[in-house]
Amino acid sequence: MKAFAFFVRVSAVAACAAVSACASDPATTQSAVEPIRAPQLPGKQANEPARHPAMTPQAISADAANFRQCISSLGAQATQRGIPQAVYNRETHDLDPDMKILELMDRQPEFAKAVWDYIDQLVAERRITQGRELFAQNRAIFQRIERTYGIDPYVVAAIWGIESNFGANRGDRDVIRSTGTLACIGRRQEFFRAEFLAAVEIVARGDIQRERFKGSWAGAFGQTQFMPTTFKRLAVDFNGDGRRDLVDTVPDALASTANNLSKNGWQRGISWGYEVKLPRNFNYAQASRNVKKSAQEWTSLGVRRVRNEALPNVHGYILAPAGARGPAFLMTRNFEVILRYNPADAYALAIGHLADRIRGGGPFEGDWPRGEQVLSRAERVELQERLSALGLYNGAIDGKLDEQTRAALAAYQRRNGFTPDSFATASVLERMRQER
Ligand SMILES: [Ca+2]
Repeated sequence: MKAFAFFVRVSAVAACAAVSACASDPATTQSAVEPIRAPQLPGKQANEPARHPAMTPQAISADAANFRQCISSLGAQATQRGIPQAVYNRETHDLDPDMKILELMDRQPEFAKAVWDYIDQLVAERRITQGRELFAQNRAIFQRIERTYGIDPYVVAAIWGIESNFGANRGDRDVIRSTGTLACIGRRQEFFRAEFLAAVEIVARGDIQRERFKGSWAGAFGQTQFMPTTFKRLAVDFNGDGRRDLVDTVPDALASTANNLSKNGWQRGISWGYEVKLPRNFNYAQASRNVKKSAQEWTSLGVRRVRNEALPNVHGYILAPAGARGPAFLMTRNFEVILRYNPADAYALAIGHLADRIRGGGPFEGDWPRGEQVLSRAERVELQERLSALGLYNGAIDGKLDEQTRAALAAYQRRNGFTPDSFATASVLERMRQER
């Protein structure tokens, strides 16, 4: 549903533009700090080359010159959706493109953000405190949501807190204008046409008034930053007034978020994940979303839950977002449900952790390797080039820390006395630079 921003963004329901695998690919996240939300743009990768052919100045100018015609040509599709022509004209006749959005769309963070900085920012003390207060104030609603949808209500509260700072930062761009801009200009036009038409539908149906219909530059809006098409599929009227108002009606927004998690396969009664300690000889190739085992199997490999607590009988994978020197987690299917909100490990980890903190839990047991620097995109490219020159890697030189790159890095680490955990840091790159 949504997106979020790693470097800056966040959105649960929107699209995460920013977010990606945080530690390995911190590209995308934003957070409530600056509601950018690149939400769920299914295609946007942090490492995507900046100059897509549809994103050159010439292409953008040509699309912009054609903007009015493009918007009116979409009127026929609006009619097919049951939007009266007069309503479509009323909502779009004076639309002009918001060109600032095109800049935001391909903005590349200069520096990568470490997962611990990301978590610190999103799970800040003041947000925890405010979350506890708001949870108490809205207890009856949260209880009813839990009964209705079977979702951990603290996770819903955490999404609310991170997506919009509990409703305070919902974004201030007109959603129809933003999605209309992206529907007619730039490299995601097809994706945003559906968002734009869904946005017009929302206003046409009277769920949200146009003047209240503001959101992030990518069109994520409301208390939990839904994209318009997500709204269409999953928004609910929880206070029974006949409107699905995710902007000004907190129960509607929270219940819609719970409905979203539920429809994405949330499993009642288990956590998003459990912090664990890995044995000294742990094979970090097994810390992968592709390697799922039962708690019993992980236990037999020496994995233990922290604080000597018992591991519930769950099935999942190990995430060690900062390698051998950071905390590790056994992630359940519910973590993957949160990832569908915004596909960045750091984002989903922040949601899960904030939920636990609002519930009354403490910080992680494991420490982060805060002295380490994570690699920028340019440095990740250099890392691949150097691994390639050493004969350890023959994949794409694209700055993406995928499985093949991680395996090559582990081979290098093993050969050079580092723990082979595939955590790409400045110190391992520095070591490579000294090779001749
Ligand atoms: Ca309502």
